[in-house]
Amino acid sequence: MKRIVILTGAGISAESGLSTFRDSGGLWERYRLEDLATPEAFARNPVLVHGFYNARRKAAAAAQPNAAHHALARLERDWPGEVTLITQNVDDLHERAGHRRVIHMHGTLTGALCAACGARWPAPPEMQPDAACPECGAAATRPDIVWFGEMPYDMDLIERHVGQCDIFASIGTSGQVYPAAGLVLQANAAGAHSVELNLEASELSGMYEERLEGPATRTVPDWVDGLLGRR
Ligand code: BV8
Repeated sequence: MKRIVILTGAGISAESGLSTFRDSGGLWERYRLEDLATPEAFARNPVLVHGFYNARRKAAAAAQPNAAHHALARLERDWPGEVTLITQNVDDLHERAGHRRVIHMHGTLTGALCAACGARWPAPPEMQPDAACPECGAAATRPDIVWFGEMPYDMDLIERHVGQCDIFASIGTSGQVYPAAGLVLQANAAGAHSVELNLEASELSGMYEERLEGPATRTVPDWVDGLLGRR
């Protein structure tokens, strides 16, 4: 049975009201990522960085999964072969739509990490820079998010699935951040059928055999129904 790998980005959560990064009005239009999403930024100004992630954690908790998140959870449940979902997103909308296995390559807003000892625990709604790590007591708590210049999580697992898949779909990503943006090249090299579901053309559109243009809440349910033979 065909193995499907899906990579999602901020675009899949846009219709749930969560900001994307590079669209008009996106986060990186309003802020400099160098001031908010790098280890240096955190070392320089932990209060500012915690404030940025506290606001996004609050927004994500208030948001609801949309029809695209639910369609992917349906695909995971009903597709007879393997479905591997990799997300660049740090929200938990896939999980709250009932998706069981989600690989968060850029970390999660619901996770906290100790920069001193590496301990992980569920993040409180508001993280404070001077909070002590529950394991080692150091005041070195940070969001469990992969910042620029840091190695994304689970890359070995991700590259193994991408290298063996029959269908590779990317949904709602501008294809500008590596190594996530490079995964379609690996999928094509593995002979997979590649499909891009995005609101508009992206940096990597030319790398995809198939493109479904439009809002994810329309294109993803259509694509899933087609795969499940329900269209
Ligand atoms: C690494 C967590 C090395 C934070 C993120 C200089 C110094 C250091 C590194 C680099 C450098 N130059 C380049 C790099 C590499 C860098 C990189 O790629 N930079 C880019 C900007 C050039 N990458 C890294 O640093 C990575 N790490 O390289 O480590 C290393 C190697 C070995 C050992 C140690 C280290 C780490 C990258 C991860 C950074 N963290 N996120 C946070 O979320 O706050 S990345 C950030 O961008 C977000 O996580 C986001 O997920 C990700 C990608 O953005 P998208 O999801 O694509 O969102 P975007 O807004 O861009 O696009 C949205 C799309 O949706 C659009 O196309 C739009 O049309 C579409 N859309 C909108 N609405 C809808 C829609 N589609 C459908 N329906 C809709 N309704």
